[in-house]
Amino acid sequence: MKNIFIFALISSILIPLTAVGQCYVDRHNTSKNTGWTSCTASAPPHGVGGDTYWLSYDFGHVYSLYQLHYWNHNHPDELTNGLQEVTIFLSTDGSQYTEWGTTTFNMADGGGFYEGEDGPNLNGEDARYMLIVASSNYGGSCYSLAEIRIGLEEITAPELVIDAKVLLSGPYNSSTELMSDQLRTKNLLPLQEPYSGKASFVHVGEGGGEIVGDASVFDNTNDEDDIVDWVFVELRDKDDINTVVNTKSALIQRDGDIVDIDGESRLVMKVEADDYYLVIRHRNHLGVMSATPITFRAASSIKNDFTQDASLVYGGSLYDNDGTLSMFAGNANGANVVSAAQKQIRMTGPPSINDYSQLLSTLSDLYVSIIFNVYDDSDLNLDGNVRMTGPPVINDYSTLLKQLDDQYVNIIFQAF
Ligand SMILES: [Ca+2]
Ligand SMILES: [Ca+2]
Ligand SMILES: [Ca+2]
Ligand SMILES: [Ca+2]
Repeated sequence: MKNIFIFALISSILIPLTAVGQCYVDRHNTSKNTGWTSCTASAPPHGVGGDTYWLSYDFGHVYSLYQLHYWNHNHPDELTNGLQEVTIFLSTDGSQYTEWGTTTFNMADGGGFYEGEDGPNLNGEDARYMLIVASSNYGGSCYSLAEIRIGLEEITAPELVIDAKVLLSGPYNSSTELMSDQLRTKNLLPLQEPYSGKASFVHVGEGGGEIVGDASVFDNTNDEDDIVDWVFVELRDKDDINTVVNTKSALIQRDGDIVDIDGESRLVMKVEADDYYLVIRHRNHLGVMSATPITFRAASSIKNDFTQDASLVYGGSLYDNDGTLSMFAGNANGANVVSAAQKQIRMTGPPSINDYSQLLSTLSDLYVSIIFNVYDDSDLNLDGNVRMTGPPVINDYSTLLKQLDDQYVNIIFQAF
């Protein structure tokens, strides 16, 4: 447990009193000026009951609370001012308080070697505010407490496993049932994720700036696991598909597995355990989202496979290649436009929304041009070249037209 010790007392008039320097951290001196004293009852912040004697602590943000250690009032002439029966209330927001329970503080001994006593252990209750309401003291005319310490632990969200499989239509080869990894073999894959800075890819939470140390990460022993490209993974709110809760850049293997930036581990996200829509996006393919929210677990081994069953896909829209489903390729302008065009693949309409126009523009409007060895969003089949000529397997124009069932007037829409 990581303990953060809180020594400061915040009195009912909200004046913090700090403990004076001590040679022995567990000892408390006998001064009446190094603690809290109240001789006038007042209304407690949780709004329950009448005027009383109380102390409120604000830890700054929500922690898990553990062992409480207290030093009762230790001035030898005023030991009876020490708190006796107290009730502890906890709150995460400072307005709604929950009663934790009642405990009894023993009287201090009034000596210079007083080291206080352990109070209750709150066993990981989460709170930002702790309210101590005293219902009795040891007979004195005022209520006093010298010092209190509580073990705090940072709350860390669990790491949920995001296990998913998708295929990218552009590099997918139906005869090998794998995606081509020519960006890797041509040493064109960037070591840093390419999504930061692209207008339609906004990182939220953990995502952004993912980087691999060395290109060897992209090359796995099993060639089916070699890396094809970077993908953009989102978790969206189960009650609002437009609210992105967390993102991460990840890598996609030739067989479609989405993995973390070591090229082989399952992707994890540090978010609150809950149900989320899972979204996989790519810089020049239409994204895919789960049909329903998914319950993710820290030790989940459930593979969310979006390559076989269209009913698992929101809107059902994937490219169907003889029963194998893949994300639609051809979104040449998908990364850098924020209009509806980012969610459409089309060869018609004005240049601002037209993926064919984007492809042609990349070639400086010369359709016979070829750009070799480039990592570019207009490289629709992810072979490292941008070209509109040549046989279909090497021709990005052919890749685009094929997605539209060879009907240039067709438009494919991403459903979310
Ligand atoms: Ca390999
Ligand atoms: Ca794999
Ligand atoms: Ca588009
Ligand atoms: Ca290409």
